[in-house]
Amino acid sequence: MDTSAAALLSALQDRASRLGLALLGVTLAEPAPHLAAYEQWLAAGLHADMRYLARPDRLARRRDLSVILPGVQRIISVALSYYTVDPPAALVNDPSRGRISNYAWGADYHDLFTAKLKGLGEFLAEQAGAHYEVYVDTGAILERDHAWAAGLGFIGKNNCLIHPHTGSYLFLGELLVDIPLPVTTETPLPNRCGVCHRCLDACPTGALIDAYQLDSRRCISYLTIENKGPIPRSLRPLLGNWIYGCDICQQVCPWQRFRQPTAELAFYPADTTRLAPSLLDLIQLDEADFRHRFQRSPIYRLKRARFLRNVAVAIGNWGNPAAVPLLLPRLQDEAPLIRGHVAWALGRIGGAIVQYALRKQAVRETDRWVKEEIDAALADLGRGQ
Ligand code: B12
Ligand code: SF4
Ligand code: SF4
Repeated sequence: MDTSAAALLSALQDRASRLGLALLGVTLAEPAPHLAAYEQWLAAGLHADMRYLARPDRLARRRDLSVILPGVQRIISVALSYYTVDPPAALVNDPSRGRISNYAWGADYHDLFTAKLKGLGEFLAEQAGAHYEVYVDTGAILERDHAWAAGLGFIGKNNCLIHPHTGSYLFLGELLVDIPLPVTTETPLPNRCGVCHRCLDACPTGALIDAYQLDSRRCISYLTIENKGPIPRSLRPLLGNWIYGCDICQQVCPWQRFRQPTAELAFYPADTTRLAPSLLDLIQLDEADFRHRFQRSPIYRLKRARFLRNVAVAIGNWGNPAAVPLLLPRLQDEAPLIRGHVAWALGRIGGAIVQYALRKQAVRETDRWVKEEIDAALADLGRGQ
């Protein structure tokens, strides 16, 4: 086989497209162009509790990619589409159901995408003796910025990398290599938002504080996925029925009209219980049920306590008394995170039985934070009467 750089690139592109990888671009292995914007974002505390993002060793890698791979010459940025179907609005807007970001309807993308990238890396190793490192969603690389520099799309005001022909339902991954493949893009795409600001207006929690500026402390995606602790009480009512991630700032984007269904069958939801499961079913899950149901899904990374925390908030927002008999046993759950959010949900629903149960639990509760939640719920109930 002709191993000249151009032929190698063409063979690589061909392999990538056969693996269902929608876009591929190659850039010089230089630091991300907007590294300074990232450092300002951290300095402003907009990363919330994701402390790993500010770790000195991670910052050192972002500033100098040869710390990751000695002799690195190129970054190959790759995108994998995860857009599958548009579910009926009546289903996902039903407040008795939990809403899940569309990237989590099927299989966990991390392993699947990593395997594809490793396949491409092995190909370059065989053909050109390349050494390589694979990245998918790891905090050490600014994936959007490198993908932008590689010509994979523009950065929208909603922070997402958007391709003008496929929208933004794209996962990003990278291969760092120590061979001089041809660079595919001279000039990255300029922003194409124009005067539009739909995403900023639509964000229910005000997390998009400005164009290209996201405050993780308010973002539903952060609050329901990365956040390991309680969801701030003031934000809970704004979460609606989102129980894992949030797609709103992408759904409203006019560039999404060009989205293309992915050929990756593993991302398609097996049935409607994956798209918008019943909250009353979910609140009953024990450890074994949770594992059985979500083992191959990104939701499994959350673990049961955080997931049921989110479910309890959505039930509180639904506010239907039908949930009370299924919430009450969860006041005794072994996870304080669940007990505290269940107390809040019960307080939102109200009623004499709820008041009695919360009072009883207030006496026996040993966790200080849960006790505070019960007291706050009782105080709200008192005000409502
Ligand atoms: C931390 C993190 C989060 C945090 C913070 C998100 C954020 N906006 O910063 C939280 C938990 C909130 C989150 C949410 C989501 N995330 Co996330 N997340 C990450 C992670 C691990 C790091 C991102 C980061 O460093 N953020 C800090 C900000 C400052 O950096 P940035 O978002 O990359 O923005 C860069 C560019 O915007 C550029 N820039 C800044 N200003 C300007 C101005 C112009 C004009 C230009 C051109 C560029 C530019 O500089 C920034 C720094 O380099 C990446 C993976 C990775 N290692 O990159 C995934 C990643 C960004 N997430 C991803 C996804 C899919 C999501 C969600 C859609 C999931 C969901 N549905 O719930 C939401 C989207 C929320 C949103 N609107 O951004 C994808 C994005 C794919 C895409 N097409 O953009 C990534 C790349 C993971 C992956 N491998 O696919 N995420
Ligand atoms: S993901 Fe949701 S909460 Fe986060 S910025 Fe977008 S619309 Fe706002
Ligand atoms: S909704 Fe409008 S402003 Fe936001 S990213 Fe899309 S085009 Fe840009």
